[in-house]
Amino acid sequence: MAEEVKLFKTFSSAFGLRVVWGLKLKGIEYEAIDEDLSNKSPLLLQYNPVYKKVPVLVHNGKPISESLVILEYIDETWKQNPILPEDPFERARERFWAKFNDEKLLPTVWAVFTKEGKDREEAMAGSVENLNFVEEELKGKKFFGGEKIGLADLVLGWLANLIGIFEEVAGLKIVDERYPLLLAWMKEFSQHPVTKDTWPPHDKMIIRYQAFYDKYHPAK
Ligand SMILES: N[C@@H](CCC(=O)N[C@@H](CS)C(=O)NCC(=O)O)C(=O)O
Repeated sequence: MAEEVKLFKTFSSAFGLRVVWGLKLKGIEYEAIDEDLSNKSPLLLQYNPVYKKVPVLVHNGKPISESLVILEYIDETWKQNPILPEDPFERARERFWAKFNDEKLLPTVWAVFTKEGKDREEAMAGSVENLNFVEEELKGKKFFGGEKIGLADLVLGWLANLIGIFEEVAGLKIVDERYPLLLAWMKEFSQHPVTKDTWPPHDKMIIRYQAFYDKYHPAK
């Protein structure tokens, strides 16, 4: 039976993009369904009734939600080009950085983008601390897992495009020359064959994130 793979996502979602990269790394063909999150489709609500969020991967009719769970499913289902290494310690490290991204790094950078005044200053301090951890982790490495991209790269990959969008829309600098290894990784990752044709159009991203920015910073 031919495999049926569908991915519910949005063009601008960092969580959706990591799954796009996971599928690309494995060479899996799929149908992309772009959701309008202001008017979620009945299918999205049916497939992800708990969180009602994208991404959702539907493999031969079976829905899988939550991007980290989806990436592990992809890795276990299609064995070629592993996302996670064999060694348990190295697997744990990859998962650690993925969790760190979702629980600490991404929320602090998002807070820098969405907050104002003292709250933004606090978020900025948190994001500097978290970015320093990333910089330290990249010492002596091309990618988080070494020579090849793996789970941590896919999960932190949003930094390679969204940081620039946040900086442009908010008119501030988040990743600068204090993070030379991170800047080099961002360049390497954004030009990698797995990612280079997948980046959302810059002008559409600016419009989308300007709308978020305006929502969080209404004119007074
Ligand atoms: N933990 C989830 C987060 C996914 C997520 O936040 N998706 C957002 C788009 S970036 C969404 O669908 N939001 C819709 C909503 O909150 O109603 C994952 O890793 O998949």
